Amino acid sequence: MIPTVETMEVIPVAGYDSMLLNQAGAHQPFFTRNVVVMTDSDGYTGVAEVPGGEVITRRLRSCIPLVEGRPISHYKQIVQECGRMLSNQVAGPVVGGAETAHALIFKKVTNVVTGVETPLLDILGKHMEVPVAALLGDGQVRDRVRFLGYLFYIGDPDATDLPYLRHDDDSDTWGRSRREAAMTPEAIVAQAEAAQERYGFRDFKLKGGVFEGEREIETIRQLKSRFPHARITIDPNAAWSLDESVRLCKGMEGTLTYVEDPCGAEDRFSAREVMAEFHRQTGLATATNMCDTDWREMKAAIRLDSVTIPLADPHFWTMQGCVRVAQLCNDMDLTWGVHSNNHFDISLAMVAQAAAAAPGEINACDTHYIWQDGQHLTTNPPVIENGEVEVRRDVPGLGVEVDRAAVEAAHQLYVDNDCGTRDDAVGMQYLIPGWQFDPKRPSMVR
Ligand code: GKR
Ligand code: MG
Repeated sequence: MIPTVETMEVIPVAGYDSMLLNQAGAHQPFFTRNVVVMTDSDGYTGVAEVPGGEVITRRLRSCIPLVEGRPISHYKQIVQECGRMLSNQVAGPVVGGAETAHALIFKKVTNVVTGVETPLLDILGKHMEVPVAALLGDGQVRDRVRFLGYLFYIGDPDATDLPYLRHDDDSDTWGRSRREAAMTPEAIVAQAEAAQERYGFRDFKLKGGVFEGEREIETIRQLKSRFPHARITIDPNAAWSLDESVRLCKGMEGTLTYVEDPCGAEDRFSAREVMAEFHRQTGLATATNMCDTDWREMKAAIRLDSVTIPLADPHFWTMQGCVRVAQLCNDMDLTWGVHSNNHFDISLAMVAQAAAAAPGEINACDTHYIWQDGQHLTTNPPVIENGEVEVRRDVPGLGVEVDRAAVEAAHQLYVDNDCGTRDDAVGMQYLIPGWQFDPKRPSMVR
């Protein structure tokens, strides 16, 4: 008798964050996610963690009637039906008609599909006694997945009256320093040292788009001189113009291993055309989570030779979809990587499983987990050691067990703080009164 899915719960949760700076402003004290928990008639549980926000919560809940009561063997059919139902939900004219609004709406559909797909894969893996990686693509191809140390400039939480977390983990330099201001190249190097000491990273990424490009490139130079063997990248989220990107990065091979979204759409040219020009003029490898984010954009990016490292986050491409991207990269001389946003340990497990099924040479995966480490939603969170997470072949499913009490507490945090959708402008306005987002300027340059 094939087990059926008995329940699908959708639980919006929140966790604490530091005042991390980026091109869109400053992270607020809380970040949000949606957790999905399914149980089946044999007593197995499957979980997923996807981006937060009420739209995604609502859309996930609209999938429940298509999931509950169905045999787990129908998993592909269930995922297909949810995808179709969601696409119909969002079909029709978008208010304002902007292309980006359309793209966002469809991306939120993929987030939801991932939230249905992953717990089903988790449950199937448990029944078949194989890790989720064994069910993706051509199956598991690696036992250890490399992650990078994601470094951020940090605003001074004392400059605000917001409830940023302090002293939640004073056990080492990383635990202490991740909650304090870091605004100089020296402070970023110290941050990298602390992260490396705790997690053993061999790769670093600096979130740029905060200060003038020269100051950020100086930070990169200092990082490289402190960690000469590290692979290092910078991601200003397209805050620089093409000319500025080329001026800042040309000649940086050997220091910058690749550059993530240095520039975006400009004048008459699309982001993919501008990135192609950057790649051609500098010879540097290019990564993106901004202009090659679905199959249609992928086709254009490949034709133009804009992107050598598509960052295919499973939360945005689905678990199966991001492995399809990895397979394509392996066949087409591209190298696969993963984008991230703030997340808990369930997402870390999801990324590790997807990357364990990604064939060929891949880049260290992005993760924000080091900023959240200690706030767990599972009883056995994955551990980053020597810059890697192990994906054991003898541990079935996602390899994590949901901690119901922790999920309930994170949900309470969400409710108590009235957490809605992320808005990085709010925190930023404490640093620069009246601050407004400008996609073409670093956030501290006003
Ligand atoms: O957490 O501030 C952040 C990042 O800027 C995030 O929002 C991006 O989506 O990490 C992401 C990126 O690589 O662009
Ligand atoms: Mg990025």
